[in-house]
Amino acid sequence: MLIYSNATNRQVSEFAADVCAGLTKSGQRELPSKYLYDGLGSVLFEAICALPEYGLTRADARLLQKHAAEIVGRLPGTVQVAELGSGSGKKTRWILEALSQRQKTYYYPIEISPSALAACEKELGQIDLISVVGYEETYLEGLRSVARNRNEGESLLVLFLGSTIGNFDRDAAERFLWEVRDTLLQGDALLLGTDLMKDVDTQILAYADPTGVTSAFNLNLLGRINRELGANFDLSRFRHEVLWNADHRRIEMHLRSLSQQYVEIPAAGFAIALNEDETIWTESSHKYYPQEVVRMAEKAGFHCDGQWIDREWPFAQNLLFVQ
Ligand code: AVJ
Repeated sequence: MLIYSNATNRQVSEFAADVCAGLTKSGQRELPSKYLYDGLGSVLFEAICALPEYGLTRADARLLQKHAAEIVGRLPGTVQVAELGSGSGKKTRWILEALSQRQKTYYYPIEISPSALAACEKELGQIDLISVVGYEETYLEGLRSVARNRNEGESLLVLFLGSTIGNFDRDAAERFLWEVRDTLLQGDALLLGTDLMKDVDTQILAYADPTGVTSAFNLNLLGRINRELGANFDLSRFRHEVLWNADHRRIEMHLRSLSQQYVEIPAAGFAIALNEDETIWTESSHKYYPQEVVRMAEKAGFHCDGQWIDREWPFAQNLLFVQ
């Protein structure tokens, strides 16, 4: 697979700067959830997707498998596919196979994790009539590169699956959709996967699995800071915690400090003193009502052409066209 990469030392210093900003913040400390996905984190996330308690990925995949033909049938002309955060690429197969029935298709996974890009190539590189060209860039940078290189008369289908949008606060999600919209042209489409509201116990259990995989996924963020920034977090002195924030309708993951402790992060040039019981907030996963997604898309300059909902695990695929 061809990979366009911008990866440099810049990424190490960006990581260090983000870790420093989040951990030295006054009030609630936090770490950006995008850093959960290093090599080990990506493997742990794949394991999460296999947990009986985490129905999200299976619902996402079921909808794509069931409705791929109808979804691609609504796209006019020759279509190229870009995916934001391709992950392993397993779910994308259904869309690419449906498209390859009618045309040769270019597929551009955009992904800052090189290991995820490689997994994606392995999964999807062998399909006839599909060419994979990976972009090791941030979502918007990658999308701008793809949009810049497109041929005249071709339209773009952007995939943003798995409810990754849920990691953004609601305002930021709308702004992000707006920025995606801004890279696109009339006739282009965005297929957006969104996890829907369901009963609170089911939602909490999906992130507080009794097997402990999500706990390992969360703690690995501290392990990554140890490995990449030379820090000395003692992972046994933190506990994975999950809460439902009803005001914001989101799951929050935190790491709770089990004692008063002092941690040094040399490559980022700072140290912190954590109190017993203090938490570091590592991720939000917002949950949506179906109509809320339609409204958010409209405010961001899209119109919703179709919404497919899984009954077993409430989750929606939303096909959005540029207004
Ligand atoms: C991949 C961001 C959608 O928020 O549900 C899974 C990540 N975190 N378990 C989610 C995740 C903990 C997941 N997303």
